[in-house]
Amino acid sequence: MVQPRSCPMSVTKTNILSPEDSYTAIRATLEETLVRVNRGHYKTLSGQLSGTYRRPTDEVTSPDGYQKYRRICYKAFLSLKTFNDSALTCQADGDTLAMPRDAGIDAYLVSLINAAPGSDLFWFGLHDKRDEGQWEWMDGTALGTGYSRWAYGEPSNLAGDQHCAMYLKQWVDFQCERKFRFICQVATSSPDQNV
Ligand SMILES: [Ca+2]
Repeated sequence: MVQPRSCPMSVTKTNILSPEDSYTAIRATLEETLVRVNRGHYKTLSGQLSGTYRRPTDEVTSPDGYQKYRRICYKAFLSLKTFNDSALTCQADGDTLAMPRDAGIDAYLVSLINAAPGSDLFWFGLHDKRDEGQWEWMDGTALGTGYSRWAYGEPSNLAGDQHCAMYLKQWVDFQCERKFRFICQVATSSPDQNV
């Protein structure tokens, strides 16, 4: 059985520790371990250590807002980026733009969009940049006759220049260079196991 992993954590700039603080953090961790190992001597040990270290004031890591649905973590980013830059941002977090391959994921992503204040226009990981009309997910698999939720008349490829998919209530194709919010995904393990 695959053990579920939690959603990704990130280190924020304000939490980067100086060498001195790193040393302090490592020492604190070691000391906590020692305390656990020496439970019988806890009071003595903590008394000995109490004057010798301080805990770092900042948390070293913090959840960066991904939420898990089935085996994949998703996050709605509120910054405005082109389709490509959105995908790069997702890549930096370890994966790619969200791929709503079925109604369950699609509804989950809509719930993330609805929970976000402001604009509900969000890129997701579907495009026909390589071959007009041949829509494919970010991993190269074809949309084909699989699940989709295009708005009426979409994809329209208006002016021959709409090759990236976004949420606008339903799905529409739009100019990839325009800047919108976007949704990333980070897979935690095989989506086919223990769903
Ligand atoms: Ca369109």
